[in-house]
Amino acid sequence: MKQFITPDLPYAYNALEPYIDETTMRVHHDKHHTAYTTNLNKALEKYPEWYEKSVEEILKSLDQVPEDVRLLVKNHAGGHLHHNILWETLTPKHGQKPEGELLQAINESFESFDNFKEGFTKMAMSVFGSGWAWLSLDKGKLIIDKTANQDSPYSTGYTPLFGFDVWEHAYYLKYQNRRAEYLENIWSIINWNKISEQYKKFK
Ligand code: MN3
Repeated sequence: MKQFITPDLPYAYNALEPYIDETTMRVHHDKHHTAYTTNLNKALEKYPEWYEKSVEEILKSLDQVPEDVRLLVKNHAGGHLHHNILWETLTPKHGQKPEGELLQAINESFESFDNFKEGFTKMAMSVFGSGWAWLSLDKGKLIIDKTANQDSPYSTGYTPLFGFDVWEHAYYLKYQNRRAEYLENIWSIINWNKISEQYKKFK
């Protein structure tokens, strides 16, 4: 029977230094991400037919998930998928910028890349407690959004392209309460090539 697995990081644990430190990456990937994956599998034990679906499909159809496990599935499917997206859209190749079609779409939705960046950072700063800020597609158009906890943009009909994880576990070891500094640093390690691929696939 297929179950969900935590994929390996696409780079070394220390590859995002100095922006994200090795210890944070080890705890975040090996403990937090793996806990979401394990708990998602556990929640679906009574309903193994759900293992056959993709995690995106599950999050798009939460209302069909059996009620007794729905909340668990929402939290852990979200946690599992969001970290899959996160690792793929960070990169040790510093200083990428969006280009081509994606840059054009950013300019159409937000006027300029700088405006987008400012709006996105503001959105991430405005998350109260744990959650995510997202660049998502809404019927082909780019939007900035946020969700609480591990609630997923997929559950409201959006397709997330990348997100900033503003749970304290993502930054507290290195940045303590300095969320703004963490967010500023993350911009240096965004994998715009990957996001561009995702944009072309889903737009
Ligand atoms: Mn996290």
